[in-house]
Amino acid sequence: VLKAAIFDLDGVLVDTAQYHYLAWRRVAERLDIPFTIEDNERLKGVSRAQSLDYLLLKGNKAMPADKKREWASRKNAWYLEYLSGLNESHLLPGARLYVDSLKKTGVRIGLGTSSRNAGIILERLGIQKWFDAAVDGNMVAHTKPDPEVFLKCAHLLQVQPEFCLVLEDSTAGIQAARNAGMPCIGIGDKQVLQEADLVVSDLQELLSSTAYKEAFP
Ligand code: G16
Ligand code: MG
Repeated sequence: VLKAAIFDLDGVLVDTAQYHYLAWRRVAERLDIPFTIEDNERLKGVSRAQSLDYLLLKGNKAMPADKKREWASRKNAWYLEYLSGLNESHLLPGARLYVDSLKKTGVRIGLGTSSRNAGIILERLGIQKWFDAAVDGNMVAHTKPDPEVFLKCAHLLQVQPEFCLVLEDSTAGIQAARNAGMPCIGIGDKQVLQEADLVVSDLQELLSSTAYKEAFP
């Protein structure tokens, strides 16, 4: 039985993954590093610092720590620019309805995101009150695929990992759920998110999925 659902933020509840993508693409362009959609998939769910490390490795560029901090904060400034127009219309299809339906059946709601900007996003959308527990990138030492963010959330929710369902749009996040011993639903492309127990294109589709109802009655 399902006792808790732990949601990733960017790309699952809120349409912000596109803004991360645009900001990283700008970084890659300025650093003259080729940046593909596959590269972008590798950055999803991964911390800002590690994402930059990935890009630099791909571009075969060495960079001292202070320069790295500069580029990471430049990326974040661009990201925050994109976020400035964020409002309720950026909630992804089915997000509110699915969370409401879980709450009605007594399932506890958690947030497990790598983002250090989660506070701003939740506030902007007025959805802080959705969560019984929230863990973000400011509260963990290890980024996804490390299970820390999900295990910490489960601990706060006081629910055993095997009774927590994770909802994720990234490969790193699905691996993190696996590493935490939690079942996981992928939100996005079936080809990309193969390691999930079930993949749907969004939470709207999940609400009417018979496979979901059978797996998590
Ligand atoms: C998100 C995004 C990642 C981003 C990371 C850190 O994770 O998917 O692309 O690099 O957070 O975000 P920030 O730079 O805002 O701290 P999640 O776990 O919410 O998908
Ligand atoms: Mg995500």
